[in-house]
Amino acid sequence: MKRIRTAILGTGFMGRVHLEALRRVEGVEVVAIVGRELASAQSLGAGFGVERSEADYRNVLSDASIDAVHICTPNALHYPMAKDALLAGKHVLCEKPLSTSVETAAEIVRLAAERNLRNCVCQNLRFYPMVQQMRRMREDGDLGRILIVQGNYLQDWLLDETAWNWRIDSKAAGQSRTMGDVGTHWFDMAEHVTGLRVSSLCADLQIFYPTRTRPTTKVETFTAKAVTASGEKVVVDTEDFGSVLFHMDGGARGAMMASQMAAGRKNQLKMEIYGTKASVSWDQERPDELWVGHPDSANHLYIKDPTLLKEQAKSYADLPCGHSEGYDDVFKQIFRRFYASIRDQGSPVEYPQMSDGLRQLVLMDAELKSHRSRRWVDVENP
Ligand code: SOE
Repeated sequence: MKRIRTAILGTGFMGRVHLEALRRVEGVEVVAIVGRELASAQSLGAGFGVERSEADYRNVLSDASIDAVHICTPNALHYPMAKDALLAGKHVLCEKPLSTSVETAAEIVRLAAERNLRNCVCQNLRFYPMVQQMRRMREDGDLGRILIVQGNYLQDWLLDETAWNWRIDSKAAGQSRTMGDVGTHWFDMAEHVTGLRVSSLCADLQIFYPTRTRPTTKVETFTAKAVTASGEKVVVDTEDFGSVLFHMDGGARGAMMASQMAAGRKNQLKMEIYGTKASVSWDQERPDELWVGHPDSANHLYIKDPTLLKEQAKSYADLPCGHSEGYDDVFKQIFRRFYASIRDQGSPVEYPQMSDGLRQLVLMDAELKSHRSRRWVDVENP
């Protein structure tokens, strides 16, 4: 099998997660790591035998022997890096959100299509086995007509007033933080699993701490709690909380909320879908479990067991029952499909593409517009 050569741009939380997951994908070799500080790229690469480190990503893009790149940098860098990578003929896998505006996201979608390059936005949470089970149950009609979609995405790593992360800074993250960072995961999953589109929404966003302290030292994602109070006090212009009422195609109704200041919730994406025949409930903090509700018979709690999964959901579980598959595994699943589509240009695309990332920017834009105008906003559907 010819090994596909790839590079990782970014050495933070996601850079490491991508690197570790790529080592579990057949026929792919990480040949370079790019970090704003060369030392961080060197230290990350050294531990994994990646010899080449660069401080300038363009050095990687000019290397014709590199087939693809992963963009794992702060959101504001996604667009320029993805555009340059596509122009250099690289297949691109970009972390979510795809960009910080609908316009720039639409431009890279167009560019990828014009150049017929494989392109993926890392809405990886779709790839938990039990999420795919929910999707396949809906596709088989097991839930009936979808009536209600509800849930949340709650974390608490930014609860402390001294907590800091680049996501708080709109110049690095874009105008929306919580909805852009985890709300995108939730709505991507809601539309992916239900097969329905959000047609209109009413959003309410809130900033709980109007100022925070930007530390003088670099802070990694999820290590915010350890930050001391020393540093520069800055005005916060990205939301700590978002709640959204929404309509979906076919008359379905929904509600969700997201926050990174929900004490005790560590990474809880909760998705509940209620249909005319049955309902399902899934919690990212208990990923191997799927609750199935029945109106006229006993409810069930399934524990991930490939022998009990729908045929089309089986390929998302690599391990037998009793062997849990979690956060790291979903990166392996999405990367496996991305690289299979590079290896075989005729193979089907079974992962979220940049057009799905653009969709999330459209929803985020509508949330900001609704919040600012305090009214319902229609969502244009492609
Ligand atoms: C922080 O909220 C974060 O790392 C997100 O950026 C990821 O996309 C999510 O998977 C886990 O939490």
